[in-house]
Amino acid sequence: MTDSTTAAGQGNPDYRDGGLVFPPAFTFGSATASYQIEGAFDEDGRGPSIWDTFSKTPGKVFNGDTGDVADDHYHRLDEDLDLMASLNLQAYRFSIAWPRIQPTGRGPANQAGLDFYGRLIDGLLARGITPVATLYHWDLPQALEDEGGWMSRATAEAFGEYARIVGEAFGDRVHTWTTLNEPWCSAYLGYGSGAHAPGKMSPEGALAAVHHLNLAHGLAVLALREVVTNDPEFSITLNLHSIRGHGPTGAEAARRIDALANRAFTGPLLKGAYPDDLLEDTKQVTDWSFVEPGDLAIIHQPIDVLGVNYYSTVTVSIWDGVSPRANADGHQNVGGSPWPGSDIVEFHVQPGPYTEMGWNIDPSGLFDLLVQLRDEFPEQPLMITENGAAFADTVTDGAVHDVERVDYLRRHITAAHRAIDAGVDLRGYFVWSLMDNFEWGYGYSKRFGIVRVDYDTLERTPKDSALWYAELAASNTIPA
Ligand code: IFM
Repeated sequence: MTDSTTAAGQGNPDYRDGGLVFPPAFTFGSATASYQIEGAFDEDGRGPSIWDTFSKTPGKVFNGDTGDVADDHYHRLDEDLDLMASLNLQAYRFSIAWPRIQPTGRGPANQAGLDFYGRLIDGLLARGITPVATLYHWDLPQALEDEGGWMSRATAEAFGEYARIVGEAFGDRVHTWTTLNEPWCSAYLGYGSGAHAPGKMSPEGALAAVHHLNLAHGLAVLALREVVTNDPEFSITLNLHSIRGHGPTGAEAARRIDALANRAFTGPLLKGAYPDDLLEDTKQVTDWSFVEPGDLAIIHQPIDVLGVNYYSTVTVSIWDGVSPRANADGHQNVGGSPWPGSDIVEFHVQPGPYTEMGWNIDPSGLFDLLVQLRDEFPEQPLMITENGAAFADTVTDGAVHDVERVDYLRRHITAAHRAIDAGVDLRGYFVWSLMDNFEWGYGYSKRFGIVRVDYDTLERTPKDSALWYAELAASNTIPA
């Protein structure tokens, strides 16, 4: 066995080994999201979300795929719960579809929607699996979008009310409440680049959305604290960017992307202020007058754990305006920019290897990110709430021998272990994803699951990675 105190561990940013042991309280779970797995898009009173609208708009999603059926999890709940138990999952991170609870985003709760999540939470608890509930993983009720969506302050206020309803229903049973998943994507891909629903392309709208999402988080934490009756943990999940500078302008480019992608969230959430350099970089785009007196105090709530989603790195410099320009920020390019005020930044093609998403595989980026967070927020416990990889799996005699995914997971989980050794207060790891699902603009063409879903029969088959992960989750020890 190698541990990170040996030369092989400490000095090598990419060391991997079986036998590394995680602390007993460290949690191994898996994650999914409502629109990506549930299906049943128009059942039991669910209203339309922006992803229903977007996916049904020609040309927006690969192959015209939609979440109408997805993994049909809504109808296969018990089977999926048994699946989680069979994989020894200690925790399950799921999201609640706002339009199942409030079909138009406002007004009284839809009891059938609450009942579904009640069955899910109770089913988890009955199997000894800790429920980690995300309130928002991108399926905004369409009716709210019609009034401006996240560009509008009213959406943040409605979100606080939605949080209160859900907290009243499940505030005796949920262990961890996560307000938002990856507000970076909601704001910059939804309202900047247009690659995600609702497909808007407005630099100022994207920054307004950043603020209203931050505000929604604060309002939701305040509402939840008022109504829960157990002693839950509160969190938010960010897809913080692990950034490397390239060449003489690399440091300036990295600072700009760090401001937009990372500190636009960690600043108000964890420090109670937007960074000065962010305001300066974006002053041609907006005067930030959508930030009202008192907002930052609302946003700046203590959280018990910060969720970190990590997949790959970006490498940046300032574009010279002449050379052919690389645009490899890892996101679909559909016309708009997800980098308001910083379009001068060039994203370089990363060295491989790559996953099926074209994202580079670099566990040292995870280690670096966790250590940076430790340095900046030493008192803040962290949780890896997503990490995983899409590969073009093949079925052989009914099995999926996904050696690349096992290797990806092993290397990233090893990096997480190194981070703990380096003093990072890391509490858990959630693999993305429990099962293959609707990968947003890529439809069903990218498979992230550790469990394969046959989209014709909806049959679930644990891949080799699931069996490997089950062994890890049973022992908190990286299997040989
Ligand atoms: O599938 C997504 C998930 O919904 C949010 N984080 C990234 C995953 C992979 O793209």
